[in-house]
Amino acid sequence: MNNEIKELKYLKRSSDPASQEMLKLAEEKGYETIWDRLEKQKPACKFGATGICCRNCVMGPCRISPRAPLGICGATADTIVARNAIRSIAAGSAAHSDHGRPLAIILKEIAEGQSKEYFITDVEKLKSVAKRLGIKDIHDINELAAAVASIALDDFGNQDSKPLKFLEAYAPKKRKERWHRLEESLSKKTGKKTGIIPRSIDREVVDVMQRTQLGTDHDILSLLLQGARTALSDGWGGSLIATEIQDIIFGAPSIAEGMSNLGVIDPDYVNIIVHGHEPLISTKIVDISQTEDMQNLAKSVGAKGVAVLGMCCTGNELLMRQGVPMAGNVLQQELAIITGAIEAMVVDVQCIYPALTTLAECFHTRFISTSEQAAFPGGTHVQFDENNATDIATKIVKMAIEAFPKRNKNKVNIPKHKTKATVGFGIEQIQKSFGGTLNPLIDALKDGTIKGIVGIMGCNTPLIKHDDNLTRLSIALLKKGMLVIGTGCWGVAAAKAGLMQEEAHKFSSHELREFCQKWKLPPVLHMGSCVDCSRILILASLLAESLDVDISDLPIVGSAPEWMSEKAFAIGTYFVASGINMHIWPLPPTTGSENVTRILTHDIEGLLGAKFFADENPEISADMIEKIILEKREKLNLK
Ligand code: SF4
Ligand code: MSK
Repeated sequence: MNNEIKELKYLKRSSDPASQEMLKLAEEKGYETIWDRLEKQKPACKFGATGICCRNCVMGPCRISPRAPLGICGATADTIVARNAIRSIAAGSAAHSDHGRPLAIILKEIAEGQSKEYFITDVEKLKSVAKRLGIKDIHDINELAAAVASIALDDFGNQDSKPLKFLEAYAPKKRKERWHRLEESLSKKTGKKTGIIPRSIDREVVDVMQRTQLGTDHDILSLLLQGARTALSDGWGGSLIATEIQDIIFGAPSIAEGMSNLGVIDPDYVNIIVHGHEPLISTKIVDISQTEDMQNLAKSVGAKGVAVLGMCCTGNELLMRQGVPMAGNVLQQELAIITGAIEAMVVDVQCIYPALTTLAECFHTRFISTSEQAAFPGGTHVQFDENNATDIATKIVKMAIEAFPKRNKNKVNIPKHKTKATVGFGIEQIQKSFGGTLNPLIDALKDGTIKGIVGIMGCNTPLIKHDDNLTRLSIALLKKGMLVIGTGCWGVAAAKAGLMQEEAHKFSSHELREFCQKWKLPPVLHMGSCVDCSRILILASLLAESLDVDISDLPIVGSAPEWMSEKAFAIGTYFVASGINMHIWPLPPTTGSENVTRILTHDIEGLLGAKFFADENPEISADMIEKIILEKREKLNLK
């Protein structure tokens, strides 16, 4: 392959210059990346891509085709597609929610004085969560924490069939009324009891697994509504619990200046990347790495010190709360190792490529897993224990320091690119930025200064040019005067592209620019990691309550323009089920059923007030989003 064609290949794979540089190096040195493995997987199986392959029993697998329109048991393409879809949603919901569960347990332990490692750092947040949950007449902080933890834990396993308490406390009145009306009307119409309001988080996931095994639920609306109910148990339950309790334990995010992209890696330091999703171990690693002992130990092996850098959503958690530099988003995890300057890649759960262990063997990098739920053959496991977190974090930092002398200086190649970003926009910070209230935002929405709000969530996929849709869509929306907020790998993409800096106001409409500058907001607002999409729900809820409308009346749209994870499918579904129209690309594996596609992109709007829509091109997607927002504005009689 001549050099020009090679060059083109890197440019096509990523829009991020640091990643392009590392991809070129990977090619030259023969390091395999996710993009190479994608090529080897082509062409994609059309049965899998469209959702018409079933493996739910061992009479199969069954693949639907004109010659064989039914599975061996008689299941139709509709049933198979719907079952596969809601199993994905259940898996995504389970992942987010199981992030929330240990936090609720730790909050309980803190309240009972059993935790020596974690504390309540944000008492105001604890009080506000307790107030929302209707907890009254408790003044002792530990008792208050115990009461919040008890409600959270109850929401995971409650068997009384009553609505989730967190959902009851956080969802707006008119949305809850709509859900109740839907349950009543569908149950009356079909004669079959039908639910949309989640009962308990674990129960909804189990319900999906039960009804999708061979021979149970075969009605696609019934299946899809259970998928929506499970996603709601994530958005207003598991994810929201994770977000709120993390804020209580680690502090609600506030404005911070951070740096992002691979250029944050400093070759003079012992570099530890923390990757995955949970802040429990990574926060400890940050704390321990900064101690004099560890810094001196690093100096004793010839480094200037120890640096901890973030990756993916663990990185977002640390960036938002502690300003820890962010090395990159999900598609950059291999590229970070290829810099040759990473002593340890420390992971917890979710979005961690198993290929990392083999790649790490090409370097001196220690790959260290920490979660009892995540084992990586070829890596080293250091079991995290929340009651012994300091010792474990110390052990991990020492392992990284020990690896530093083994670094091969000839293999070190770090791109220069790094970008400043203003981050930290949880709900509390957004309110604080507006002087303690959301009224300026509401007024701006009313008078058209801001046309609408678009929540963009992350993920990258090698199926789409890295970061391209995320950044182009953000810019197209800024031009249209939309307030762009978001989470996850979008946050990293936007930070790297400079969209969280003053200069990026140049992309915004005149009115939006003036508004953001008046309130000292960056052009786009980073709201956290992927579980923090719950913050977008909370914002929507507060706006709906203030305007006395349903969420589906608001000029708010969601988008996942480079999604890949089952968690993103769950997020998109809880947005739609909460009344927020949802743009997605790539298409989910549901196109093998016209009926399922029709429900998701059309009929569901009549039931829940929102639907999915899809387009690959970010500028066309921005036009589609604008159209929806303008229709909402018109219905609300806004300018
Ligand atoms: Fe085939 Fe039915 Fe078994 Fe699925 S559940 S694999 S469609 S026989
Ligand atoms: S890390 S779920 S790729 S946002 Fe949360 Fe990024 Fe998506 Fe993973």
